[in-house]
Amino acid sequence: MKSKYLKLTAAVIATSMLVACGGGDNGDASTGESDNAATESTTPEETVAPEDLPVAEFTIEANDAMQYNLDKMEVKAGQTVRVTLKNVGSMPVEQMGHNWTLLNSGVDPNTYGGAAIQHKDEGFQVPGTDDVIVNTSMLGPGQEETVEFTAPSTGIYKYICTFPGHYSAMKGTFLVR
Ligand SMILES: [Cu+2]
Repeated sequence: MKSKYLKLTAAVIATSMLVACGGGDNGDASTGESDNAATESTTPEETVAPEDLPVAEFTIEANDAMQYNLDKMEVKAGQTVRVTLKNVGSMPVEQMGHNWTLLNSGVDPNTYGGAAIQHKDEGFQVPGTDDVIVNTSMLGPGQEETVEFTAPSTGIYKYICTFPGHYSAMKGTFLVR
């Protein structure tokens, strides 16, 4: 969490510097923002502070065939993100419930999904860990729920449905640039 604030600070500083010394055009924006993902130290090329970015909105559907209709989301670090999960199936929640669970960096989806099976009373979430960044509740047919959060620091995250047996099929990548 500390690193997040550091990165935010770095972005703000970089923005200020661009404003201060860019005499006319926008400096070297031509280097692009997509080919530079490997450098991990001082990178912020974007001139927009995270809090000034528009909200990144995603709607993801879950169905009776144990599928999400979206296997990738991409946002920027510090950006406000709004994810709506819709259960478009018709099977009862006890048989075919779905949630959207964003796992923290480095958390293995199979490990977490396997552990969550034992926690029915907690909506199939393992209590007392920081393995999860954000999750919806377990939704039944026709239900939907929206969660809003701040995108974590740059990296590759995974999301899954933690209903027993679903995590191996219902999963996706949450990419933070
Ligand atoms: Cu599911």
